[in-house]
Order: sequence, then structure tokens, then C-alpha cells
Amino acid sequence: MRPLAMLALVLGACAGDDGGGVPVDPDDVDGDGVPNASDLCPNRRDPAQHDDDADGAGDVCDNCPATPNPDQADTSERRASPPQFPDGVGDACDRRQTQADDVLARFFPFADPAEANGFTGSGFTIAADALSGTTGRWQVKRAEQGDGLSVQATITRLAWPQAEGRFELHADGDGVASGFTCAVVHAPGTPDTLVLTEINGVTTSKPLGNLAPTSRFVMTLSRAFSQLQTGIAGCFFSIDGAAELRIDLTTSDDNPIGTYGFAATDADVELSAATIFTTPFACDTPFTGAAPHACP
Ligand SMILES: [Ca+2]
Ligand SMILES: [Ca+2]
Ligand SMILES: [Ca+2]
Ligand SMILES: [Ca+2]
Repeated sequence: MRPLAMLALVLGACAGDDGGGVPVDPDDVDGDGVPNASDLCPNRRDPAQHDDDADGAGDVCDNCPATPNPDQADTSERRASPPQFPDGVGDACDRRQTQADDVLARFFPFADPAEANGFTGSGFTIAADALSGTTGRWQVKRAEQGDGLSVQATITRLAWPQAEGRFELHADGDGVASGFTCAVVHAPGTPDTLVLTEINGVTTSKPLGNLAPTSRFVMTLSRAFSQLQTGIAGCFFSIDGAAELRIDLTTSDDNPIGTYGFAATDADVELSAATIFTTPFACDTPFTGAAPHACP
């Protein structure tokens, strides 16, 4: 018997004594029915084995569940003095590369219709491993505390059945009377446009061009606050893995509590996933510079 198998057998005997009387199977240490050798998350119970980004790491153990990163690298925060350690958010999707304490808070792979139970709203459905709809609004109450929030949608279809349409992410409020929205706006005679809005406040925008409906878009609405309470909200959009287009605004909102979600108005949209990142601590100064942005 290999030493590892023997150790697992010993641990299994202990777990069997004080658990439910079921010994750990050394060939399936997480007990999900999938043998270690073929388990996408050998140490996390994961009978569904869903791998949204198809990188070989299952959703429940992937440190960037919507970004292919087979190496699972998470090293960019590491420094010797003063000591700082990786934060569990993979380098490939970590928006604050040099700052620890970021959290991969929620991941919605839209693989199971039961995920809809986490949301309020109407107009979207979960089927065929995606969320889709044409006109709808879904949101979830934010449970995580902290100044920083990123709401990221992985979009696998975005088409316009009418002359005008809109798809948006929202955060910090309900996206109707409060909070921020990051929207793709389609209108006749103009290129599709990325628009960032603080509700009842400032807005900024940038043209995206005419989007091809079946490209893969990654759209992110982020909010980060400095310790000086100078707030920045950002909206990011990438097409087929190209560099992100980014727009920012300075916000007067000092209450990072509310909901996050997404809404479509006459937009034939399909999301393969939504990912929520949070941070309990803000950057020392507002984030600036090239994407992915890092605390200065
Ligand atoms: Ca297993
Ligand atoms: Ca994965
Ligand atoms: Ca990944
Ligand atoms: Ca990290």
C-alpha cells in the first residue's frame, strides 16, 4: 500500500468513528462517488463535476471558475516584507494583483435550475447550462460585507431582437432607484456602447462597435473605495479574450450595501456564468492604471 493510501485509511477510520459511521474510501477521499484519479476536485465533494471554463479544475475548487487557468496560480500578492500571502483568488482573475484579502465570494455556473432560487425577479430562465432571457431582471441581496465588489458576467450570446435594447449589470442598489449600472446599449445608427451610470448621478460611456452576437464577452462592474473615502466605480468589457475596454467614474455613494444582479431589455442574452468577488479592505488609494487594475 502506498503511504498516502495508508494515511487516508487511518484518517478514514477516525472519521468513521466520530462521523456518521462511514469510513473514508482512500480512492475517493471526498466521498462524492468520483474516484480521486478522475475527480475534478479530489478534495471537495462535487458529485456534479461541473467545470464551467473547461480548464480541468471543477467549479467548486477553481480559484478562477470562469477563467481558464489550468495551473491555478495564485502568487501575485506574495511578498516577504512585510509578509503577505496569496488570497485564494487566482492570478488569472484577480483584479487587485498585489493586494491580499480578495475573496471569490459567489459563483453561479447556471448549471442547475435550482440556482434561480437565490435570486428575486423574473424574465430569465436557467436551462442548457446557461441563463437566458430577452427582457428580465434578476438580483440577489449582497451578504458579503466590504468596500470592494466585482460582479462579472460571462456572456455567450448577445443579440438585439428590436431596434433598441440594453443589457446591464448592477451593484450596490437595485439598479433602478439606487446603485450603479454597467450597460451595453444598442440603438439605431450608432455603435453599441458601454455605459456606466451612478443612478441619479454621473454617467460615462465609450463605444464598443457593433458586437458579433456569438462572441464571448466578459463584462464586469467593480466598485472600490480608498481609505480616504474617494469612491471609484469601474465598468470593463472584453471580447473573445482581447484586452478589456474600461470606463470609470468617481462616486459619492458611501454605502456599499444592497444587491447585485443583471437586467435585459430587448436583449437576447445568454450567460454561461456570473462571478462575484469581494474585498473587506479597500486600496490605500483609488485604483488606476492598466487593467487588470491593482492597488497602487
Ligand atoms: Ca471524489
Ligand atoms: Ca474550471
Ligand atoms: Ca479556472
Ligand atoms: Ca490572488
